[in-house]
Amino acid sequence: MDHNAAFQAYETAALSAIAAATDAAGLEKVRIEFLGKKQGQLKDLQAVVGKVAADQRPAVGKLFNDVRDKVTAALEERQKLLEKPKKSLTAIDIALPGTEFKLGKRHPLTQTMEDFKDIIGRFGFTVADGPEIEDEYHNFKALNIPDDHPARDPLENFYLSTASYAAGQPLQPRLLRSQTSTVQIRVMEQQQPPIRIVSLGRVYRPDTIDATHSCMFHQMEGLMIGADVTMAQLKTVLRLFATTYLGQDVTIRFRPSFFPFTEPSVEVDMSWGKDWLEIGGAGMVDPNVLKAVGYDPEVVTGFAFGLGIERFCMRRHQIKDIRRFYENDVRFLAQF
Ligand code: FA5
Repeated sequence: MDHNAAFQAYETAALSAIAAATDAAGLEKVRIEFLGKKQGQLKDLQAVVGKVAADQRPAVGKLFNDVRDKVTAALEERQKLLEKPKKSLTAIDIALPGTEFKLGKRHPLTQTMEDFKDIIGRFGFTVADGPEIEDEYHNFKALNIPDDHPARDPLENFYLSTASYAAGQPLQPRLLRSQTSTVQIRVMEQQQPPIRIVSLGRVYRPDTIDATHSCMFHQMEGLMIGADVTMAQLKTVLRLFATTYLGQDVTIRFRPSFFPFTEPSVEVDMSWGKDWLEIGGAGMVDPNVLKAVGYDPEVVTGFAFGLGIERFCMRRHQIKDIRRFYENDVRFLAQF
């Protein structure tokens, strides 16, 4: 075998043996076999160099050194690799520079809803949930909204093309709920008084979109039913809630209004600079609603409210246009 073929065979065998070693002891055997000074393959290779003609010896000697250095480097590399797991388990290098993580943020509306639950929870309200796809019974009829009421107009709602097959009920159209008041009914169907719940979530209306209106937005519904629930309590809860979330400088105003499911009804406004912005509707639960769920209006009374979550968040953070919430612009969202 000429010296080139011998070098090549040595290198190939050594590198594959190094790569195949799976622990330090195995690698040490490989080292003795291929790099040991007293015996082994390196010694044989040295003998090959000794046999070449004297004038070729410097060049072949250099080749020999290159091959040996390459194999030595590969072995050291493998040694480091095999040692690594042990090291990282036992030692953390606290002198290494820290890594900068860019943490994501929760959407401002999600943050607002968490704050809402926290604040209203302090008044003893627990959180209830309801479906976003509703039937006409829960969105309208049980809420004392009769068949011919303009709020039921197909142009005012997102009706679905499939009907609902709720057990024991006639086939009825379904729609994306237009208000969270539907959850009042669902909770009262399931529970007996006293009741003190809120429900937060999306509602859908084909409203014309502008700075304060969206076709999808969020509401927080509140419902309190008991033996002696009064309008004064409703006003106190809403005032305390609004000032806790928005600060003491906000003024809350109640205007007489009408909702089919409350009597009397009010519209609630908040001050914003020199202006007023409507934040919700509220009132004493109408006796017809209590009857629809099987309660006796002579025995229990209650109040209900529905607040627009976006508008609270807008005032708190001085956001002038509701559309910013839905554009998914990270530069906007990262500020909260
Ligand atoms: C209602 O939805 C009633 N369900 C509220 C209610 C509940 C009354 C319980 C009585 C008892 P209204 O349509 O006014 O009411 O909507 C309530 C609030 O939702 C508004 O004051 C406003 O803050 C918000 N809102 C209404 N429409 C939009 C919209 N298109 N975009 C953003 N927010 C809206």
